[in-house]
Amino acid sequence: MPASPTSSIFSKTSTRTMSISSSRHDVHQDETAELAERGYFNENTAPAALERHTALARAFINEHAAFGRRVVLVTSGGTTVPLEKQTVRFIDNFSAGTRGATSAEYFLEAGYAVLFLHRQFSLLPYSRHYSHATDCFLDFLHEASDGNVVANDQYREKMVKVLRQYNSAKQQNLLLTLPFTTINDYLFELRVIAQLMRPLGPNGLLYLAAAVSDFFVPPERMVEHKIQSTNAVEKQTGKGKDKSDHTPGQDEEAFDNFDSSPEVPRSKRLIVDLDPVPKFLKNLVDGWAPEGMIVSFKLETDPEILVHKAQYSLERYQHHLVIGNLLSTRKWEVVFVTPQAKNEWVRVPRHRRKNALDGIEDMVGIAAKSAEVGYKPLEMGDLAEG
Ligand code: PAZ
Repeated sequence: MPASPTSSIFSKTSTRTMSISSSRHDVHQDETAELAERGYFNENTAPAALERHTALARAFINEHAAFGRRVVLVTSGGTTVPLEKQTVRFIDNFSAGTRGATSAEYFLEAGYAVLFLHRQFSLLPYSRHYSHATDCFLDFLHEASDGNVVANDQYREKMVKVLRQYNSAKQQNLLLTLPFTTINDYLFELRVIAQLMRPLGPNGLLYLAAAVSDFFVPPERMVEHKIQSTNAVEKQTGKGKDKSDHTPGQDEEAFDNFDSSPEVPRSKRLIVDLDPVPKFLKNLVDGWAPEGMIVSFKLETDPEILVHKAQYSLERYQHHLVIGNLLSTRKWEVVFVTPQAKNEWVRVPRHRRKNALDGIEDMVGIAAKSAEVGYKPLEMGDLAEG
């Protein structure tokens, strides 16, 4: 049975002492967070899979809690922002789920049971080694003379290793994968799973690596059907025409999308009006899983603001660790921002950056191990580039 996580830098009390305050400002913030939560979860519809996923997550957590095993929730991949209720179009982001899937493997190796909340069809622990477009699994196999399919010699060792790890996790029921697609699915699932993890106390770790959209279309502004690029149907049938919205002269002619003029009239443009997604990290830290260990990620593209934003997030939400990364270098370097150590860069040495996957494995391994045993500057120093 794995040992309890050490408190070290992840000790809740050390961060909590800073947050215990009865100032009016804090009370106001708490009320605002509660209102935002109630508003969001009342006004938006729970995903169809939520009940089933809740039952699976509950059984998984209870099973491992009974053994005193640590459980980590790893969130992974991007969230979509649908533009229509019957969704044809949506906004997405870059995340393939590499960080999350890789981290999950390290957590399994470290003795955790892993609840893997991931964007549907993004990378999964273990299978990620063979499912990427540049690493098609068929390239690793050949047909032997007896008609059996076997692994090519040069890949066999690694394949056997990955296969054994995968089977071991499966046999011990250590990995539960739950998919989401939209930002709304993600928020509902995150809330329910975090709440289910609450009884685990510090044996529950939340490792929030998903790339979560900051903006969305609220339900009251989302159209039911596919957004049209011409008003031909509207002209013929009158369907979809909002009389109160009629501007004389504006839509008298059916338009098409082949407008050669760079000055496209407003009536022909698709103008997307997004609201900010409420920030629920405060609710998660204070209400959903107040005793859990919470690691969040911060992604930026501007190096000038990354550390500042990560520190701001840590101070504002009072959790245990923010791992900051830049889009362009996320596979090679991250910065750990903690209440105690402030910030510490972890880098994969340059000579090991040739292979992107190896690079990230090394680095995320350290991140995951740090989450397990506490922050170890020496170990990180070993990896840091000179
Ligand atoms: O999925 P991936 O490996 O391509 O990218 C990982 C990441 C950059 C999404 C992750 O490390 C991260 O920073 N997640 C949080 C992003 C954010 O919402 O700020």
